[in-house]
Amino acid sequence: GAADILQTLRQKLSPSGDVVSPRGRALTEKVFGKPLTPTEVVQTICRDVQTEGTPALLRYCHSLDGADLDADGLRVPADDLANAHAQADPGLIKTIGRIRDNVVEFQQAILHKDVTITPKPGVRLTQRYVPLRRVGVCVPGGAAAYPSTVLMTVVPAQVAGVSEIAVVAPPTPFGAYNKDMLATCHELGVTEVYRMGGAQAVAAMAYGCDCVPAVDKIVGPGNLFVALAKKLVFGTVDIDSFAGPSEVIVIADSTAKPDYIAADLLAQAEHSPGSAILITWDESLIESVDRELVKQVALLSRNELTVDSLEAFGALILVRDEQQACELTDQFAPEHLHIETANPQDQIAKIRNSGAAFLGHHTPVALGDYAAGPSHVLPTGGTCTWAAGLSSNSFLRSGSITEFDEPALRQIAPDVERLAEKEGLTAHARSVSIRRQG
Ligand code: HSO
Ligand code: ZN
Repeated sequence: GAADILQTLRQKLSPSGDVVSPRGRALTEKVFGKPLTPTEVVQTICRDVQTEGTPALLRYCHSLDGADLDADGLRVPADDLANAHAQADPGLIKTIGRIRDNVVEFQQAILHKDVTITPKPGVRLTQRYVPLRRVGVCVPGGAAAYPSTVLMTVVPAQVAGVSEIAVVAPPTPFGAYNKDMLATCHELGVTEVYRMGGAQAVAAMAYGCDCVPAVDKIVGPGNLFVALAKKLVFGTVDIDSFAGPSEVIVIADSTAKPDYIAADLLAQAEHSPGSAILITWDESLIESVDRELVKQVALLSRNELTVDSLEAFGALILVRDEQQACELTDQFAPEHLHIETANPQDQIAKIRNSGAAFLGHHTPVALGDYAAGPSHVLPTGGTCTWAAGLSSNSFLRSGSITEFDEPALRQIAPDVERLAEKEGLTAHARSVSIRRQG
């Protein structure tokens, strides 16, 4: 049934540190002299970078990413950033500027503001929000270049007031050597960009080394090794959510157009790995969308990868009714949810779990990926039941401020003293009673 299909997909999509691809196995055998699981690989890399610093970092950049860099070569020179910007398509620079404005407007509006209450006379209680000082942003560079990820991570951090932002991208043509990515960094005022990726980049930013000062938080997507490394350094630094393959559930009714739905599913599968699932109670849609998928996939630039992804992680699911569609979606807890129905508000009201939701026939997920305002860095793998997408608030930490005057202290003192005595902590009790002796 529908529930079983979704459960199987959820298992396939949840990132596991113990599954090794044949290519991964060959590389680890070469670099480490024995077959290691990705978890073991990441443990080894992080330990080496933490204890040896820069030499270990350079060694892994070489052995894993094939980059022949010395310590100076790790950082992208300011000239390279300026040149990439100067030579970029002027239209791209304008687009980045407009998108930045959209992101700033939304991220500023949702930014937590300090809250102060006076619950009783003489008592003032504040929750204040302080931006993190320094953050590291991972930008992927394996299968495609992602200037959009620079926008969707850096701009929320800037809105929060983070003063230092370091961007790392692997030393690849789609990563740190990608002109559009570098031009985007320059346009956003990012001056600290490093040619390093994988677990070694995460470890360098978490523990710090001669070339890269330590950060307070590491955000942004990456492959399994980046994700596992972030998990491992959490506690030394903060991280955003644990990112696996991108996912979408499309909920559609008979008002949806099969060609639009197919285009939306293909856009997600194109990430490869990307999971694209249609849930509908309209039987005819299953067939018409299937036909459209076959027709449209032939037109795509990444056609083979997209087909692979659809076959591995795609599904067209027929359910009984709207209610069942909502229940199954809620259980699956998709990263992206796109509701293409006559009244999407009806369904979204019944679904708690999605990283980001897109409503209606005119709101493809790509709007959120590239331009709307909320960040496209979102919790995957079902983690949106407890994790939130990245936002300006991800770059703040809160702290409380408490202030009592003498009468207010006098009033609350008996309760503090009683509880302190119950805990056997008489020094606590005395620090209060001593103040109301007079
Ligand atoms: N859908 C991806 C973001 C992205 N799409 C970047 C295109 N470029 C994860 O939300
Ligand atoms: Zn996308």
